Amino acid sequence: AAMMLTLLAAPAMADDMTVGFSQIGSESGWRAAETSVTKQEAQERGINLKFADAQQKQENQIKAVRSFIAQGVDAILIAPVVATGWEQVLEEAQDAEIPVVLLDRQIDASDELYLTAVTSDQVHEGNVAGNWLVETVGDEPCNVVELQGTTGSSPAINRKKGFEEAISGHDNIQIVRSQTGDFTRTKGKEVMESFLKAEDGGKDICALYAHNDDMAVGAIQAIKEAGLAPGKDILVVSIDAVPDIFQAMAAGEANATVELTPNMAGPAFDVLEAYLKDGTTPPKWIQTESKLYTQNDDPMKVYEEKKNLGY
Ligand code: GYE
Repeated sequence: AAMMLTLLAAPAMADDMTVGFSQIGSESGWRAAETSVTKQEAQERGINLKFADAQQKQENQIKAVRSFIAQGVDAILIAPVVATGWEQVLEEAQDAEIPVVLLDRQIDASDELYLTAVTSDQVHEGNVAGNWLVETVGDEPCNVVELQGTTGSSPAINRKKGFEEAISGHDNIQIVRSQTGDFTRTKGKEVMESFLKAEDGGKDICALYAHNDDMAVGAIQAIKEAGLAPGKDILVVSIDAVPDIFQAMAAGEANATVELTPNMAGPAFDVLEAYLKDGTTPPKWIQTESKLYTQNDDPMKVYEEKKNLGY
């Protein structure tokens, strides 16, 4: 009887927690992995996840958040496509007493408007990428072309800032072209084609810095079609550490990437469960790691390990 009573008295598990997730879209392999990992983490924890894909449009994200508020969810996850324009809808969530957690990107608003943000240090990611190039080229002149992420997004702003910090003081390294490729392979290829045309076929381009691997993979295709050897004629450094960049590295077509974990939801669910169960307030920022990988790190082995992680 005692055993039976204990079972009956078991505390309500997370299975009664309903969380709305406003996801940006699936613009990159990394983003698709974040989505699959988030769904897996929710399932393992018995969390009821309501998923909304915004096709990279902020107005769709705002609509989704309003819908989650109307449904009375217990919490809301937002990967904010751009850094501005969030105050109004976050105030509505606050008025409804629904905690909000930001995933993988920050916003330009008071941190009173969200419970916490689970992100990497994107300025540091840019530092790591820039420092790798500085150490690789030494005093040799190096004209760099830059593929920026989505205009107005915190990673695009911060990764540019961090890279420029790292190369400042090394006048031999200059960014000669910089344009957004919107974090996608297609745009990355298109913009790299325009850089090559504008730079006399690319013979004077020493390196590409791409704010994510997907744009780098698109650009690698453009460099090859222009008759140049990516990874050799034009060094390639980017961010995310998705499986395909390790295939490119193994082929000698890419040189370095800075890892970004797709599992932002695990830490987010941990702090939400603690907050909703016993009011534990988390820090306003939960930082994920950034690790440099190069061709010296057995890229095919890393590829094999990563391709089973939800990519
Ligand atoms: O690097 C890119 C995705 O927000 C940091 O968004 C994230 C970035 C990531 O499109 O692949």
